[in-house]
Amino acid sequence: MARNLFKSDIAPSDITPEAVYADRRRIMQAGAALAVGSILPAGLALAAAAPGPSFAGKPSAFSTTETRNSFDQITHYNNFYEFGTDKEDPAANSTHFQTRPWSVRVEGECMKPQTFDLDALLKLAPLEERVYRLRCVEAWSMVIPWEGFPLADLLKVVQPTSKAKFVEFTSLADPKQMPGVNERSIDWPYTEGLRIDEAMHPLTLIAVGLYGKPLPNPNGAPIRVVVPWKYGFKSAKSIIKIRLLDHQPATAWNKLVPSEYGFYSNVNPEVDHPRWSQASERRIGEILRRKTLMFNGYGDQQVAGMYKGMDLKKFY
Ligand SMILES: Nc1nc2c(c(=O)[nH]1)N[C@H]1C(S)=C(S)[C@@H](COP(=O)(O)O)O[C@H]1N2
Ligand SMILES: [Mo]
Repeated sequence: MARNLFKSDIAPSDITPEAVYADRRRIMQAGAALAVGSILPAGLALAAAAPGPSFAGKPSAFSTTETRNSFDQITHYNNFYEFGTDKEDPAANSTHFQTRPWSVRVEGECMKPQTFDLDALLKLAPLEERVYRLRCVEAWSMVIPWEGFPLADLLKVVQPTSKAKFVEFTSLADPKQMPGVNERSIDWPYTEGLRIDEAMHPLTLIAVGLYGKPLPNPNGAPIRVVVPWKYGFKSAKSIIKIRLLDHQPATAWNKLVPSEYGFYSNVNPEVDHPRWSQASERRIGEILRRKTLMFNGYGDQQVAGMYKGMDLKKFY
């Protein structure tokens, strides 16, 4: 039963068409901008309206200009098996999830292992807004405006040693708060990993928010990883530990079904999943399928070069 948890996306859209949301949002934003702009400089008006830490990061050159999925879509169509295996389960079951206090332990092959509390992490680097495509291994995708900073900025603080060749991420697994952890779907806790060059790559993000707000619970509050050229399952949610290692770590999906989920899991339209094609995908909110892009379209941003000479059919 556990072996067939991931399914390909075949059903046509069951979700409100994005166009409706997008248009409504655009009109509302235009209205708000006009109203504010006529009285105060935008910065002043925003500061007055939003006390506490701001999660609206600086726009990034790494962002796609494609139409964003709506906040509603991004927070109600999720894979977060700790809260259940249906797409609506994370939103329904995570409303009381406690994400404060929270800390992340960073240890292993580094000179300065330490535990960061959330506030320290939020001050570590200026937030950027990165609008990334997210391609799930189930052959659907979304466009999500993350707020975060490069994982490299965090790793540099602990000073990896020359023995640090891989990084392992561990998600929280709290059976009291996370009903899915009481089911034997995955060998909890959820763990994932990257090679050190992938982890240090400027596209690899620590996300702490989206759409200018703190990270919603269904998306991995309060802190998760985002690796945009890999299938979504590489991007571990609600992380509590990061370990620098001299060896390749075991990963949750690879342990469960090694023939279907490898360590690398780069988005690759030429390497099919054993049970379905990866050549195309359905953007949530759209009817027609899109062609899937090699490395999810991030290949020329110094991503393809990391795999030069590697057989990507073997290292899937
Ligand atoms: N801890 C944990 N992280 C996880 C998952 C999970 O079940 N548990 N699901 C993964 C999968 S399969 C995908 S596609 C993305 C989905 O992220 P999103 O819900 O924010 O779009 O999260 C990934 N990270
Ligand atoms: Mo996924």
